[in-house]
Amino acid sequence: QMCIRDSFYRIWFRNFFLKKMEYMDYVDLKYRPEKDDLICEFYVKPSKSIEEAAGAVASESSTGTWTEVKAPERVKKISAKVFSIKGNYIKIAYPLQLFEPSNVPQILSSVAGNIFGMKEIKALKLLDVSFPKKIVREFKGPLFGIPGVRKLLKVKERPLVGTIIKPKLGLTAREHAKRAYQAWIGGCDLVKDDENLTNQKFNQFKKRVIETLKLKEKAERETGERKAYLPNITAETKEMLRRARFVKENNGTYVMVDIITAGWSSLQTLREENESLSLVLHAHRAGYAALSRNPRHGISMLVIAKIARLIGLDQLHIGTIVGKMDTPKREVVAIDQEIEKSIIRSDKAGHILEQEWFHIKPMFAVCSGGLHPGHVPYLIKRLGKNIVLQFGGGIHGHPLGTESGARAVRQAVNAALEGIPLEEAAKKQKELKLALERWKKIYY
Ligand code: CAP
Ligand code: MG
Repeated sequence: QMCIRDSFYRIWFRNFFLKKMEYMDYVDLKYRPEKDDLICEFYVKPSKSIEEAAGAVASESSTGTWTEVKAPERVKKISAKVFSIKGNYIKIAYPLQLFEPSNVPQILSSVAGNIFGMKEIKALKLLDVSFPKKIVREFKGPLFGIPGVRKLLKVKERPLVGTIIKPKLGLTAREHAKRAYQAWIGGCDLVKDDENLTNQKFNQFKKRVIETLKLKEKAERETGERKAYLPNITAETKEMLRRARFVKENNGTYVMVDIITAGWSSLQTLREENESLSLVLHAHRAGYAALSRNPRHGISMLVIAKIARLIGLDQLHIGTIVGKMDTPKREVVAIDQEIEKSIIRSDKAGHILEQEWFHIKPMFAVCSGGLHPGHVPYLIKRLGKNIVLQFGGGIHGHPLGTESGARAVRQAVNAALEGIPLEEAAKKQKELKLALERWKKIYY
């Protein structure tokens, strides 16, 4: 009898001090976020009620699970709280204790992990994340950022002009280097590898780096301008570091990496290594649209951009509004501001959450994808001068070839900066004239 009575009291006693934790226990619309909370905004399409779905998201992304589990009060204290539900848009506050502040994969395994697959929701999109100071201070941010890149290239004001060697794949290292040389002579500041060119048999990484850097130095001597080559080091992490070191040993100044396919852990490792390498890190985002393109499901490019800035890439593709990719103006402008400004106030223009960047330097926004000289006035007008304008087909597809294609782009940039209509500028500059005849449309 005694032991039955004891276990009854033990269970009663235990239950008295344990709290039930069901989905609705994670909804507290009176909660006001703490300064140290990480905050997320989601779009949610619920399977049943929005409250239930919101509670499920907060539960699964913090401390809970599908059924009631009793837990000590302290677990409830560190659990996520849904503090705002407006239509299909919810805001969730996550106490700092839930996170390992310097660990990007862990942060994303929480707020961008299991939740996308739950039956409680039909669709879920992580729209924005506001990182508290106690997380931001754990990250170095860009080593160069906009000021460092401008100093390196000795380009004080104007937008930077870059090209991607085309065709994407298939050229030999020597042919690649020659096209790069023509682009630099024509006026490009930057020449990058394409996102899927790494170390193929027909164009091996080391050979390409040596050949292209040699012609980069030749182009610098002949133009009197600083030039840069952005070799694509995307690979398994240790191999990426080996390739980055090889670039440095050969007096390279930049590397590029496909951040989505390489993965967040490898970027944290690369940024750590970059303290000693001091290379400008260019972030290509191939694959991001699988996460961000659906307006109702996935992870926004704004969130991806914020994480890239935190970790410390120096340049980031953000879209073009008018190019070949589906990159809406509201999104591109919001990302451009998010990666450049030091404080973001929440507003209707795509910034949903406040963000202070404290010591984190601004990243250079890169516009690339289906661009030609006719797009230049529009992009400078809307995104300012702190942008890298990149043209693949829009330079190598010029009727007179790569060098003239690069000249046409620089002529368009100069005209746009002086407020001269491109049609006007084209009258005296044949490369620009031929480019406008080829691609027709001019965007102001
Ligand atoms: C552009 C590009 C870029 C994409 C990236 C390409 O070439 O090299 O990788 O634009 O898009 O492979 O398509 P073109 P985003 O100039 O010939 O289009 O910057 O939106 O990630
Ligand atoms: Mg590309």
